Amino acid sequence: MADTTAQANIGVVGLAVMGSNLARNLASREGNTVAVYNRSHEKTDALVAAHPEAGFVPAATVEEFAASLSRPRAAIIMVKAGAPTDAVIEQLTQAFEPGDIIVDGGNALFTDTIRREAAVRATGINFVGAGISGGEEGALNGPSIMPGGSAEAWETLGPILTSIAAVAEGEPCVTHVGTDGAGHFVKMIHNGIEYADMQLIAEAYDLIRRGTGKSPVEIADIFAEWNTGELESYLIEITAEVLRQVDAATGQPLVDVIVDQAGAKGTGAWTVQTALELGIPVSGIAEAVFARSLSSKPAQRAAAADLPGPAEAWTVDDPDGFIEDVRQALYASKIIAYSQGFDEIVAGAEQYGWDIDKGEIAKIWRGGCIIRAQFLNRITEAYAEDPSLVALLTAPYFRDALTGAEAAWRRVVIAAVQGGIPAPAFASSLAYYDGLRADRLPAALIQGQRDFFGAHTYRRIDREGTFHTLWSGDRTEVSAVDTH
Ligand code: NBP
Repeated sequence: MADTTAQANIGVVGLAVMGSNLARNLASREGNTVAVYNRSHEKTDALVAAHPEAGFVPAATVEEFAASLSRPRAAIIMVKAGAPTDAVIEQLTQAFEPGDIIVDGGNALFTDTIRREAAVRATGINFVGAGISGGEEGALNGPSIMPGGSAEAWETLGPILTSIAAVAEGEPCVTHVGTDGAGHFVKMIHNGIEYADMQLIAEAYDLIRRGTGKSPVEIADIFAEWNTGELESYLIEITAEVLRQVDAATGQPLVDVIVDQAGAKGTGAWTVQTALELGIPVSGIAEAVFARSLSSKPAQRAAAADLPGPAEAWTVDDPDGFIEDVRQALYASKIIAYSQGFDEIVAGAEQYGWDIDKGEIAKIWRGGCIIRAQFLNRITEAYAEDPSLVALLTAPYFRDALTGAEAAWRRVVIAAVQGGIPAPAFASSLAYYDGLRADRLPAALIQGQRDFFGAHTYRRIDREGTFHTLWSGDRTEVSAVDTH
């Protein structure tokens, strides 16, 4: 029987990969004593036995777990998202008291977090949905943490989460994002941007490989070189590592023996679904999600494999020039993906009443998480200069970067189309850029069509009011103000 006197200042429920590593991280920080509990007790025993140095306080039941925590109790749930999370919240709510804090550190959908927060708050207990990024390694050594929830909960939790978060340029990668579901919302956007970033890198690799005939190892060198400049990031760094890897069994580049069907756990799709509801065009992220879906349709791909492409095999005339063009296109498209992601944060904050500091979000993504990149400092600076920046891509630094990359970006998209190489994220990012900067859009025609078939009305450029044209009659324009 474990000693259940209240001796731990923080607890972890769910001791699979993420929970056990997070518990070890917590235990390794000065001042923390960590209570641990898992539904199947063997996992708790195994963790405690494997890490005596952690000084864990194990619990066999939820009641024992609650008794082992000092007040206000604080526990981080790291179980499978969905029904298991609801089940654990229910158990903890029974065992905890008003003022205590339940943290869901799993990958919950932010609307579930909003629902759960309201239900738990009604009992007087604080509920915090915290996005935790960085996978197993981040959980152990320092993740980027995006907590939502109340200011009261943040008072207790803040120092604990700060103690385990990654540190970037001397600053901890954690901030109180906003109330209820704000943390999980921002974590969702992080993952959506991650999808876009990965797809753009994959397109860059594909274009270089098919356009120049370079081998994966040679392309690894190109990515390693890129990682010393403005593209410096974790994803560029690991791309070089992946491309350099040789398969031990066949001697082939590993990338050539991996089945080319990309998986997904759903957070990218959530980002796009939410963006559709908010009316925010996150086209780069959406293309990235769809590209994974397309890759994972082997029957359709096999059936379409003999459809015609360009008649002649495609190669570029100036490989070095093309590679530099691709680098610039990648940077420009990446700016678009982040700009779109931050647009969704702004729209979500407005819709759900969160006061989200965009510059702080960029800061806490600089370490611990998958999209960590040097480039995030530029985003923080952009929002520091102009907190009400209407679109990230219009900030002076990004405007200059896009101006510098624009011609190369177009050349790359043209080359992709001519070569029959799919580059949906590059192409859609450029289309988004051209759409935003257009003087006139054909949306005017769409408004005309809508008014024609549905009397949906339109506004005019030269007069106030709402108008409807009698399309099938004498084609006289009638003011809807008069007709309704
Ligand atoms: P899993 O997502 O694989 O979940 C396994 C844990 O959930 C085990 O501790 C299991 O207990 C517990 N559990 C289940 Br399943 N049903 C339960 C129930 N009804 N009641 C109580 N416990 C239950 O673990 P993970 O991969 O460590 O991820 C934990 C969370 O962190 C997830 O929400 C995940 O999305 C998120 N996350 C994961 C990563 C990553 O890289 N893996 C990264 C970021 C976030 P048992 O041992 O008794 O079966």
